[in-house]
Amino acid sequence: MTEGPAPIEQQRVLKTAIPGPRSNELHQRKLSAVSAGVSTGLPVYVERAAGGILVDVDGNQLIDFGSGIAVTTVGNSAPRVVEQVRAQVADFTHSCFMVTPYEEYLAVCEALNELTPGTGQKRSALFNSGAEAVENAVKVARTFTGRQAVVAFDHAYHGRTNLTMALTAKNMPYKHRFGPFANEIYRVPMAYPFRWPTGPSRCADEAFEQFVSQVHAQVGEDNTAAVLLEPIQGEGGFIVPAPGFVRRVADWCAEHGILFIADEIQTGFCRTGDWFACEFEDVVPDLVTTAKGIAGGLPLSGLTGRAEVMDSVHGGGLGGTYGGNPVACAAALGSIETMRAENLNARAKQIEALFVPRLQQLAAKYEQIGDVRGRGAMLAVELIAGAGDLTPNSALTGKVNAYCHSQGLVTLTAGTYGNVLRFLPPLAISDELLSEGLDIVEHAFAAAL
Ligand code: PLZ
Repeated sequence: MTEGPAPIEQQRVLKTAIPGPRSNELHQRKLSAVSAGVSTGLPVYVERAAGGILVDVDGNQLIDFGSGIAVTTVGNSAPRVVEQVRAQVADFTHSCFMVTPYEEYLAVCEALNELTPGTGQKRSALFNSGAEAVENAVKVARTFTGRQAVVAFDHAYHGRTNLTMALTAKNMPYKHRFGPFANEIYRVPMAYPFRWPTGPSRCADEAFEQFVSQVHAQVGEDNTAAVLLEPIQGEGGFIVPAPGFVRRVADWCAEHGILFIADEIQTGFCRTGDWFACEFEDVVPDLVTTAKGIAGGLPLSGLTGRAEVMDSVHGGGLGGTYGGNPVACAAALGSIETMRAENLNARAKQIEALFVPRLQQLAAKYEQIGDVRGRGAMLAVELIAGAGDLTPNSALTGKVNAYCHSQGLVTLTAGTYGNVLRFLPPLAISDELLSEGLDIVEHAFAAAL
């Protein structure tokens, strides 16, 4: 094997202001070369990364609480991913699975069929991005049911392509001026405990009643191909549905011949402490979309479902030039092997156990932290105006986020109202970096309030 670069010390190092001069220089180039439509949350240009550390072009070492939006679950350039990708890239880079297939694609589909919830016969298909997996889930659901309508939820995020923009709830920045959108998409309320008008204890029942009555009255069960749900909503603000809600929706779908599609693109692959977040409620979806964590940073997505559903599509109906690219498949095999060998589900639960008490202490101190929520290594705080006033506090969220960045901690925000600070550390991060990162978050609140 060729010798790699020196290992990255797992510690935060600040050599310059964040961003530093070299990053600023590159950012000037970005402004003149890259469309203004593509923005960056923290214009620190990355040179290398491993474990829980990103090294920038100025030699700063930042703690990573974002994993490139829940992608590098196994850590950046994780050893097994690097090894598999190196070997594959030297063997062949592309043949197109639709033309002359290869074994790596099969191995990833077999792993998906095995790991996703449900014990029956399953089939999978591979694509490039999360949005593409969601689009294909809708195609399959429409073919199988012979129906057209798709029901999605408030606060949902499913992508930026035309069909997935229609499925995504939030206008800015995802949909603004990009219409018209695909039709036959219907939106229903989400069981969002923190903001449920009659309080969290009534949330599951009332949200379920509203879901049923709206689908019945406004769409019609017999017209509905699928209900699409993120088992924990990601971009929408790490909203954990009220307990029992997901299960009841899935059961109701089954009673009416409607397919239940779980979008596990952000929640899947050990992120929440299970292979898939649906497992928490013992829900077996008809179709599951996966991406992000599946391939340790290479672009790959999957659609998995019951064999009779997935096989209902005519030959040639699903595909794409690059879908299931062999190098991306090799990366996925390396990632999945890492997740198994290092028991990353257990690690996600440890991270939750380390994080949640710290976040709760912080919430006890600051009335602007209205809610602490999430599961595994998918955790967040929702910021509000103050005790009893749930007005979203996006200004404070922005301040805290910016402070964290200035101290070399990569944090992300989320939420329909931009008032959620979310934490998505790689599962390969050390406890020391986690607690140092949390110290910075604490200082950020102290500085902002
Ligand atoms: N479904 C649940 O979280 C991607 C998007 C960030 P793609 N989320 C991050 C942004 O601003 O573009 C996502 C997701 C869920 C689908 C997607 C879409 O996945 O790989 O970005 O297409």
